[in-house]
Amino acid sequence: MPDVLDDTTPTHCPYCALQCGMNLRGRAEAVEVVERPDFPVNRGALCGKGRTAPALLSSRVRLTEPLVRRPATGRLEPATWEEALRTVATGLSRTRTVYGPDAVGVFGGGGLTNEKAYALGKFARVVLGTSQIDYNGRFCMSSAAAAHQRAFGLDRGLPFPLEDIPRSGCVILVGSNLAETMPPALRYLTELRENGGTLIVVDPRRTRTAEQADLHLAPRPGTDLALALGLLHVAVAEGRTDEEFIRDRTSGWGEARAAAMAHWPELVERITGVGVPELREAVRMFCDAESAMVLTARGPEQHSKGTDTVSAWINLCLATGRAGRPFSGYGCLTGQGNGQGGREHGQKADQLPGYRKLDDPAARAHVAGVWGVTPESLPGPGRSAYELLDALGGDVKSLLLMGSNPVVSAPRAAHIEGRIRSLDFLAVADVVLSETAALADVVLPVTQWAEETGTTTNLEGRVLLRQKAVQAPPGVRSDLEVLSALAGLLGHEKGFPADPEEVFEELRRASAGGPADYSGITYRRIAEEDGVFWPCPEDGTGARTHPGTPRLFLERFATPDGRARFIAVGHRPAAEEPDAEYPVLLTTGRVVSQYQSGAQTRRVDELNAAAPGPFVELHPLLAERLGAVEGEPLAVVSRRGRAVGPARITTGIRADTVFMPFHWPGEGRVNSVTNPALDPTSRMPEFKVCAVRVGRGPG
Ligand SMILES: Nc1nc2c(c(=O)[nH]1)N[C@H]1C(S)=C(S)[C@@H](COP(=O)(O)OP(=O)(O)OC[C@H]3O[C@@H](n4cnc5c(=O)[nH]c(N)nc54)[C@H](O)[C@@H]3O)O[C@H]1N2
Ligand SMILES: Nc1nc2c(c(=O)[nH]1)N[C@H]1C(S)=C(S)[C@@H](COP(=O)(O)OP(=O)(O)OC[C@H]3O[C@@H](n4cnc5c(=O)[nH]c(N)nc54)[C@H](O)[C@@H]3O)O[C@H]1N2
Ligand code: SF4
Ligand SMILES: [Mo]
Repeated sequence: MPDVLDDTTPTHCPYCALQCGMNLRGRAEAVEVVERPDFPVNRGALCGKGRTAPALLSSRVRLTEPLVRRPATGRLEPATWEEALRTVATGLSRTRTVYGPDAVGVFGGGGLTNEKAYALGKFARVVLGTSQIDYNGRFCMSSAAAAHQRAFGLDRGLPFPLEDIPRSGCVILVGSNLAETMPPALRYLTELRENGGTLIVVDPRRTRTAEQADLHLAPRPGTDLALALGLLHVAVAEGRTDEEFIRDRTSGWGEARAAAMAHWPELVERITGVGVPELREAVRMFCDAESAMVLTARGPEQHSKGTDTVSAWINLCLATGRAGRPFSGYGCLTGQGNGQGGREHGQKADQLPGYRKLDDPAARAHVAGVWGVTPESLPGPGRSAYELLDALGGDVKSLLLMGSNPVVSAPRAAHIEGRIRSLDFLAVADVVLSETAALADVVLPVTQWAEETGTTTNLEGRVLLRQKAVQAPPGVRSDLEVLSALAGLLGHEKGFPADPEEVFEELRRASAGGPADYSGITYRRIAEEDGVFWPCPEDGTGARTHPGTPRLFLERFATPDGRARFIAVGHRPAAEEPDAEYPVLLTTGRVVSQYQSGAQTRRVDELNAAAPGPFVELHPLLAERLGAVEGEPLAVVSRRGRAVGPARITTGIRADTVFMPFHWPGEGRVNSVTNPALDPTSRMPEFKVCAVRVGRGPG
């Protein structure tokens, strides 16, 4: 039974990367969310998910005791913590003994706090000694992260705070449905327009966000790369480039320019379906403004060419001098609650804390020193998320999963579900019995956001403190307690504290001197300062006086020579293009009232009532061709599988494309259909485009 510790506790929402501030008040089963108007990011506003988040704290469907699968019945049945933890330790160590450390996999999540992500990465490398760790953030921002790295030498979602958006002259928002995915942030776009700035939205659908735009470009899914190159072509042809900026602050323009000049507007119109006059209008709006931004989200990023696509949008910013200057620049809107911090502290296959690289000898030596191990004992980089899931039951025999529900959210999900079922041993820590937890040998019930303290890093790079506000039910433990106990059972009594602040203090030291330097940040500072932006190094004397860095790159970029790098990229088609058998394009995404795999939000009555199930959005012209009727079932079928949902007919989508949200399991699971083709650099799957045929009825 949750029991409030204090009258009102300031904390943050458990869901998306906006990390809205809120106050929690009340006691027992009546924990109530109260506005926190003084917190700058959302200024008191919340979406329905944040407002109803306490419902899951006292819900009957949350897990309150460990479950162990009994050989006699084959069923998950209640067990003591002692038995459950012992079973996990035995399961993982047996695999390690028989097959070696790399046969044990670990899968994390971008919703985990910095402390959990850090402890999970350390647990994998130090206790299990495995290289086989990755996380769901690979499915989220990895393409933008890779493009950030290669252009700017640093990856932080937004290089400026959200409050800079209304002060810009023009924003191009590419494949973000902010009005549904971060509703309180829509206000920044409204203010931009009230201040005389212009908004361009690029989305194959006329979303609630696109409805706010001065100009809506609706490209064919999978063609943003050509679109961005076409805009750059027009900017060059019309003399809108900033030669001084290119000369003083960038490198590589010659090759990037040549690549863009191969994408003349008429060709781009043919590829994208966006007309030449609209291309010219977009360039005019972007270049006439004194300052301008490009912000991308999953629409252009979740493709087998997501990294190159983001690079093309960055090239447009650099060529027109719209980067490294006030109220200008490229930014990526990250996704999960700790989508940013979750990729900085070591749960990614190739990473060590502080956004260090696992294959960098100096980074290995530094982190090994903090961990009290030898650099040689640290494993090398492992596989990316999809490749790791695809290897389950192959050379990876056991898996520890924390903070993801891949049975619903992974591409080609029926295949991945089969891989998970073929594991020798699966342990899942979760707050509810997700579709993936239901397949586990052991399920560990963990505390929720309001029952534990920890830090998250929001889409602006602002490190925030989520404070414990209520007591957890007696049968649950925190993820940190779980990792601490498992480490102890596996022979590491020291080095895995369960206290979050203790973990954070170690994380600070591990991150010191790295790209994402948190060493000057303390829990106290965060609470007093509405969050602290990294990098925030400790100064030479060990003092914590560095103000943090809300705005990056104003003087120099984070590359060795301080210059931003153009990357020469050319358009290429999607991994799967429509043909006679699969003539329609499928794209996927979100609705406002459900979150991700729906494991949490499908268990909140109010949200479920608002968004009870999947649907197939399609244009009246396509509906007529198929004989589809509003509300009647349509089957969407690809080479990988099928998903069924009622037709939702709207003129707000291209006639060659259907859209399905991905929040549901079972026959409405759109990930049964999606294509796991991976981006060669980021290893991002192609969630946002594949070829399908659409038919009436469930068959
Ligand atoms: N309600 C809600 N909010 C969320 C989440 C949630 O599950 N539910 N999840 C959070 C997370 S983890 C994330 S990553 C963010 C995601 O936030 P968004 O990126 O805003 O969400 P999506 O709906 O996946 O995709 C955005 C838009 O991309 C468009 N799109 C599809 N294909 C293409 C294409 O080829 N090109 C372009 N330009 N656009 C395309 C879709 O039509 C859609 O409107 O949301 C966060 N917030
Ligand atoms: N078709 C399609 N598929 C997609 C996408 C898309 O746009 N289209 N988007 C992709 C993206 S961007 C993302 S981010 C992924 C997300 O997909 P998932 O990785 O499945 O994300 P969630 O549904 O948030 O799963 C989190 C799980 O962890 C549990 N959980 C929450 N907090 C904690 C915690 O603190 N500790 C522990 N141990 N468990 C916790 C939740 O109950 C839930 O079961 O989906 C990807 N899949
Ligand atoms: S916008 Fe995101 S952080 Fe804010 S209340 Fe909604 S889900 Fe929570
Ligand atoms: Mo995401």
